[in-house]
Amino acid sequence: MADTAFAPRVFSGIKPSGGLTLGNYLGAIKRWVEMQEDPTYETIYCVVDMHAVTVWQDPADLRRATREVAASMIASGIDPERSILFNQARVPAHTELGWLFSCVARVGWMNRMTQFKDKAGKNAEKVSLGLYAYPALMAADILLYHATHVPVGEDQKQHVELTRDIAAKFNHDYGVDFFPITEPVTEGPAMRVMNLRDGSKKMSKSGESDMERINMLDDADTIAKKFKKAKTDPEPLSSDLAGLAGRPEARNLVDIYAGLADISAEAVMAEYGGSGWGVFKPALADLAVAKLAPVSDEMRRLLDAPEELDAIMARGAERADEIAQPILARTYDIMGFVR
Ligand code: AQP
Repeated sequence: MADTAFAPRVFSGIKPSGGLTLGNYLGAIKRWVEMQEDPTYETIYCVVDMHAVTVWQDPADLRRATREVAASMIASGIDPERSILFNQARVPAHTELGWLFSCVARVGWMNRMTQFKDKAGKNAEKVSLGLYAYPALMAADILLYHATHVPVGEDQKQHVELTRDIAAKFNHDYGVDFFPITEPVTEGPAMRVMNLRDGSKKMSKSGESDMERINMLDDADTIAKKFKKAKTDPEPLSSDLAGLAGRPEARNLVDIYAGLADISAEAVMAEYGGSGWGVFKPALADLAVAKLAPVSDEMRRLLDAPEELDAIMARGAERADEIAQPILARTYDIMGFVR
């Protein structure tokens, strides 16, 4: 359990390494909105641009994606009055604490990070040092606010474990009880959305082909086309969920329907079990369009006024910095820095 001396505070972030996908929406933002609605928590949500540059980003693309991600969050229900919403580069305390934590974390811990192995692949010698070290910056993002809860997808759970290890080692080495032992929150409405062309891979914003993902800004025709072309097998939907075992692409489409409709996968099968793809895929496309159109309309409105979006993020950064500065100052003090 998180230390009860720490007030319940949520931190989570999304990288602006491209525009958001249905995966980010169903896997992360939907739950963030729920946590914002829960009066137990103070919620802080960040566009983690410093993480995006761990791989090459064209400057114009980074600028556009930073605003697009902020717009997606707001259009999906993150209220910048109730939650603190900002981009990481506006609060330099993240990188300051990130450096201190890269001196606390051990190389052996980093070597165990499976996401690094997945992302670096056979190219480990050629990727940036930042990609290797980024879990220490992620620990700083979280602990800079003494966040007690971090809603993340399963793929990020290992990084929250590392955050706990860093907090525990810092507390132990300096004989303090200063950083909370943060809880990953993986239960709830969130789900893992898989790639439309390969059901063994997750849907990613930076995946190779645009046909493998639904982008939040896709129009109705594009959404219909992508679902129509989504990989499936020739069999129709089975009569029940158990019949979808070993059919990851079919299961993924059923799960996406369930996530969008806010019902269980069993309920989807009760309605569509035995249907052919010619029936199910158009129904899924219609549902996705109905759910995403109001969000993308609002996103377009926000993106037409970038100065308003920037002002929202600047105000959020001020509020974030107010919480961060005393925690950073105390960290420096505990470590013995003369400042
Ligand atoms: N396909 C997914 N299904 C469910 N959840 C997902 N998330 C991302 N993809 C899926 C969740 O979204 C949050 C923010 O993720 P991120 O953008 O910071 O990093 P990521 O997980 O690396 O996302 P991408 O889209 O795969 O980005 P790229 O392609 O740039 O690496 C996290 O909570 C994540 O679990």
